[in-house]
Amino acid sequence: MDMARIDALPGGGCGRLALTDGDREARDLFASWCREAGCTVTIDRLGNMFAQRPGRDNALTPIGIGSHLDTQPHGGKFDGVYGVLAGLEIVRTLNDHRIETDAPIDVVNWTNEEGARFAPAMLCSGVYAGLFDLDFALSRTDADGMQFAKELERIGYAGDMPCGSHKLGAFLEAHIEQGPVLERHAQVIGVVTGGQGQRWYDVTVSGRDAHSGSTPMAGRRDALVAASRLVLAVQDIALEFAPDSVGTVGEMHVTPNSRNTVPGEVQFTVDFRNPDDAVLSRMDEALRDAVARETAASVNLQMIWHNPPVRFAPACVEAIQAATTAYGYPRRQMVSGAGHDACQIARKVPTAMVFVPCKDGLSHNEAESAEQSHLEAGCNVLLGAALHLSSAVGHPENQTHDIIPA
Ligand code: HGY
Ligand code: MN
Ligand code: MN
Repeated sequence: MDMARIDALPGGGCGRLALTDGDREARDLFASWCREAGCTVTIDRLGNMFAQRPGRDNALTPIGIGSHLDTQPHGGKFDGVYGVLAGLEIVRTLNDHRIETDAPIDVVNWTNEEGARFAPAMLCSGVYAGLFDLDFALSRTDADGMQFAKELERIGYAGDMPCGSHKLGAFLEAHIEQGPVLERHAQVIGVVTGGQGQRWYDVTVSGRDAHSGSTPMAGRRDALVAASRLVLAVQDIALEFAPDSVGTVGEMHVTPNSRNTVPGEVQFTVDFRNPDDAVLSRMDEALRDAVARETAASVNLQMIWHNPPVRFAPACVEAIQAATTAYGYPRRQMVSGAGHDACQIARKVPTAMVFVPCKDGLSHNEAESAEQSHLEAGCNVLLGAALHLSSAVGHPENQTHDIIPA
């Protein structure tokens, strides 16, 4: 709740975009909490933060536990933030119980997960995992032309450590589900086995500015009318490839955006997702066909990101499953509809996620909320899995049984 006060919105949410002053304030607060808990904080070239709690053997690669602190423009209090602070809560609990893990524990904050300001999403966990190169990330610009590299310098979080050089032995992420499944089935824990595939596009529709009063309808080259047909095509394609496909046009800029000028240019975004990459390819073809049918304006379609579906490491999924069973939480296995840093990290490091329900399945909305007992359950499962993976379990002197039922 203290973190939620930074860039708090009137409707109860958080609008804390990446590399803004609010992001810097959130990072500073997070780092101060981690240092209070005895962690050493290191920052890599893209501002990814690693707060390390020493283990018995610091030569062992740390177990990473984290998520992201940046939010959507009308975001909630829990998306991303829960996963970062769950990692901190685990460090505090280990401290309280004087438990020493074999491997160190790293609480991680990944830069620019949302992609709302600098596309694509999961950008810096993507560079860490070798999916994007450093210069691609540093050169990203936002809608106002501000450059990623300069904004990162400005907030003081351009570290020296090369991105990807800080090794992790495994990575775990707790997150609200951001969908209705757990709540609908009265389950507390989602044992996440992977993430669905995504394709992101930038579309530019070019027509011709004209006077709205004196220009006959025939012969107009109205870019917004053409763009509107394509928005409906995105909707129709997602419905055509039901039940697992989703398609969204979330961002649109109309130029000149004047009520008495026929719009000459429209730029908009497309977000397609499906657990099956082959279906994503057919959705791509269907979108290109819809573009080819547009004659009233010229359309430039650029696919800016293709993120294939990802499966999490069975050993990590099993650690989450075993901890869930130890606590007896009602749970289900599921594939994540939303993208997460874990979906990127999984391509380089053994990774898994744990979901907890959120009210009405709502997220990327100020009304986003979660029950404390569910958030606690997610932390308990994460703790159990982290102890297992950091091979602390089985050291009787650790007294782990008093936080993990036998
Ligand atoms: O796009 C996503 O799924 C995530 O919220 N960045
Ligand atoms: Mn998130
Ligand atoms: Mn999000």
